Amino acid sequence: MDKDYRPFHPAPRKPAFVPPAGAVDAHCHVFGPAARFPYARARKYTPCDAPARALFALRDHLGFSRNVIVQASCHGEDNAALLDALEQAGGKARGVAVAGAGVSDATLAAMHRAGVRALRFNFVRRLVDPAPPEVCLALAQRVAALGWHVVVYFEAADLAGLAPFLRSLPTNVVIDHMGRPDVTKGVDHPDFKAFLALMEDPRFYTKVSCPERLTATGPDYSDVVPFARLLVARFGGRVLWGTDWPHPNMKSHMPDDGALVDMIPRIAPETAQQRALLIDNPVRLYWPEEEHHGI
Ligand code: 0GY
Repeated sequence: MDKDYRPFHPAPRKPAFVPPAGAVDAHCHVFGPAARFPYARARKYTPCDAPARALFALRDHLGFSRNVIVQASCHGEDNAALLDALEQAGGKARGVAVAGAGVSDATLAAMHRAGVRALRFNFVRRLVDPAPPEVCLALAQRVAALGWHVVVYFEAADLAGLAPFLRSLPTNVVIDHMGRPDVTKGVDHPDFKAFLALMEDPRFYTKVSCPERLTATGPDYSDVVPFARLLVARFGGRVLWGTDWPHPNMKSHMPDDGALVDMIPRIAPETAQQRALLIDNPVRLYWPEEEHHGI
């Protein structure tokens, strides 16, 4: 497959917003390097190599303390690059893996020891051929026993069809990128209201992330702010934030990660909201042992 990526921003600015100590970037990826961790044969795009050391340098530059590294479709069900990054992170990262029905209990247990705390189900058809919901449900039941949750990625148009499955899941459920609203329709559109209705269930979380993918007007992403701000205001105990570095499969432009961090006070203006978004909520899902010990 030809290379079809844009490289990540070479020199993101230092953000003006200073994240609180312990802040978590709860949606980012590692890719390759392809020579060591080849991309999946069935992938729909080829990303730029984005190794763990580059992610950790960005983490430090942006003022974050930890990462949640999410397995993306271009690595398929081969979580080797993710597991290698978790090992290199020395406890400063946790993972979200992708697995199929054939995954063994021993593999799941090994992933748990490495720091994986969730499985991701991707229903975005331009990225994957989605697994049937019943296969996902059976997997969710297995990882529930490990204390994991489920991360789901879907397009807004697919929410109505997926909602019964999502509500049937036995774990907490984290929805990527606000359920990908069409921001040109506005927050009062029935589509976004349906997403808000789903979020009323206290098991559901969402990432107020990816303005660069959702915007219709481009940087500074003002058209995305009302969606994220409303979610933070209404569901402040169940929102997460992430850079989405290195922004795989972005066609329009490559964002400056420092500018993305500077969106945080626009969507979470209060200090207490910022602490919940960046620390309390991700810690509850990914470092629950800290919450229990009151660290
Ligand atoms: C993201 C978004 C995208 C890609 C993936 O698994 C993936 O390949 O999630 C996308 O193309 O919208 O979260 O990285």
